[in-house]
Amino acid sequence: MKLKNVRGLMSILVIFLSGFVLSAQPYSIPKLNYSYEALEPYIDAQTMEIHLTKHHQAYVTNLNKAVVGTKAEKIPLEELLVAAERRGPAIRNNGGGHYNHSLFWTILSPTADKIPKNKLAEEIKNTFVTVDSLKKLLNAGALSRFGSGWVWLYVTPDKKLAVSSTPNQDNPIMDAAKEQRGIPILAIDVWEHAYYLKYQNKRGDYLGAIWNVIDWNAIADNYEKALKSPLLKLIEKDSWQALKDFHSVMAETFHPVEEGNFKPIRERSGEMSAKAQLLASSRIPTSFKTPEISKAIKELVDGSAKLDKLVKKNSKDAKIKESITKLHDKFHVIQGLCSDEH
Ligand code: MN3
Repeated sequence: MKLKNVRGLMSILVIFLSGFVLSAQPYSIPKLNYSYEALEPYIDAQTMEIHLTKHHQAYVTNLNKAVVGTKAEKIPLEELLVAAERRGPAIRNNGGGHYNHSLFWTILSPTADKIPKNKLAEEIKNTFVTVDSLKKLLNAGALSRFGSGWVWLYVTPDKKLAVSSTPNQDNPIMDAAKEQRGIPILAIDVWEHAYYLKYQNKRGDYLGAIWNVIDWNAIADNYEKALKSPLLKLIEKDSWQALKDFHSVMAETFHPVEEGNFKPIRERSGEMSAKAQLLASSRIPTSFKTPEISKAIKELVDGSAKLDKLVKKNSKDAKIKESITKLHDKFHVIQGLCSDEH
């Protein structure tokens, strides 16, 4: 083959491989529905461009770095965020950064609908009385957020509206959230990078201006989607602390038993029985209040007391294994299938 042809072939190969490498990155910044200058004079073009192509891009780049080649690559971003704190700072900060900004761009518009309508309008009235009082609440949360963070309007698992503010790139989906959790439908970025070029240190001026480009039509869409989203139930389950506490004892004793290690369960059978009782007396989340789950919880209490007795009587491994296997099956009636965190 002539040298020229080899070169030609090589460059085709390089183009092909770089295409492959690029497409292997699961996350990318979105294309905006409006130009950088479209939100002037409320948000300036330079801020928009830097915010998207530098700040948001950095979260995307680092999120890709954190997930590519790991199990997390195949898990939807929202599910990663439910366990953000447990998954560590790379997912929490960059996954949050990507999710939060992606939401933020969609609720801004040069032709923003200034008044909520229909079902969302009704729910705002029920919860906050007026749109103005909701805006005041959001602005107060944004102003009192020390340092960097976000303020949110979101839907809780019992399908109510709530307002909160979170630090850094946290959001209400996350296990890290201090208040009741849920799915955000309105996001306001109060990092200085969102306003400093135009407003410098005057966060209040930025918050006054941004309502001119916040689109209630887009928020209403988010609201409808959130109400129907399976993510609400996932958040609700993850917020059920007594279930999580029982889960961790179960995971840390049952899986060793499967591998022939009976030490953890022999040491912790009493703790497991106590955690089952705490689970039974905990507030069961609304969407888990079914006869099947109530029955399963009762059986967990009885089963783990029995298992504890077997351990105290120093029963044989085979008996212990039979007992904890049954208990583990019962547990999954409530918990659902094993996840990779298990
Ligand atoms: Mn930002």
